[in-house]
Amino acid sequence: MPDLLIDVQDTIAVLTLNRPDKRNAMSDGLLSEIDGFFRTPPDGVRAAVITGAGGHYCAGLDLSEHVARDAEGTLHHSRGWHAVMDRVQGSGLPVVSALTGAVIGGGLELATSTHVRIAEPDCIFQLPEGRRGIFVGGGATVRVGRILGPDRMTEMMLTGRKYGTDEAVALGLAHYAVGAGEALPRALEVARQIAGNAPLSNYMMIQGIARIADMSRQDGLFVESMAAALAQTSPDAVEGLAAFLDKRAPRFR
Ligand code: 1HE
Repeated sequence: MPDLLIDVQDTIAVLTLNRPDKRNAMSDGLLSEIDGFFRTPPDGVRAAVITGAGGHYCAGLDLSEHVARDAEGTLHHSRGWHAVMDRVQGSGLPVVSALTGAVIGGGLELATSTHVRIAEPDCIFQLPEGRRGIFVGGGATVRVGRILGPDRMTEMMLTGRKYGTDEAVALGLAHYAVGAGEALPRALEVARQIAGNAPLSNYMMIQGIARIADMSRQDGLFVESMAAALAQTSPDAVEGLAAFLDKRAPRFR
């Protein structure tokens, strides 16, 4: 069986991390399969869902591969993770994570590269790198650090504490808490709803908001106006506004 299962259900691609015996620990092979999908998503796919087989989302970096790397190899490996996580976040496809069990280390880095996170009650959100004598390398200082703030992330790493689902939602690590067995169906529902938005609006949300967060206030406001100028003069904007006034559902491209 491949390490990444890809199931395209009309406009939605469901990606299942499929190393259940290793709690879906991220091997180089699995990372490169995720990269491959987001480099060239299949035609017609408008949103993706990422989930894990066997009751866990992802137990982080495959530690059995990590021990074999030297400093230079680890540097390049970390930069490789950054490239893949950036691609997950910025391919243009909205990505929804269906979270169960371990959302640990690199698993949390993957989850926070996705745009919507839906968590079942058994989730464990943890950055245990400090307990393993290592450091995060897949983007957590930027993504998790910006969600939690540097103070909370430092404490999370120093103590290796585990956050449960309700705490994770309160902190912003996840967006929805659902019941056992409900994350994937809810993720599909949310992905379908997002896929029904105008593609250019989705693109601007994914590309624009995270970038603007890195800009000065004045640059951010200018880029917002540019994004608005593109989105609001698109054919889908004409359709979206007409549909609202006609009291009907819009039919976007
Ligand atoms: C693994 C990994 C892994 C499990 N790499 N093999 N991540 C961690 O430090 C998390 C490590 N894992 C755990 O804390 C636990 O495995 C879990 C809480 C996720 C699940 O516990 P449990 O009791 O269900 O399973 P288990 O018996 O601990 O693990 C089952 C098998 O999966 C076992 O292998 P086996 O050959 O003995 O059956 C484990 O060794 C294996 N396994 N997790 C390799 N991560 C870009 S930098 C990011 C840096 C990081 O991500 S550091 C955090 C790494």
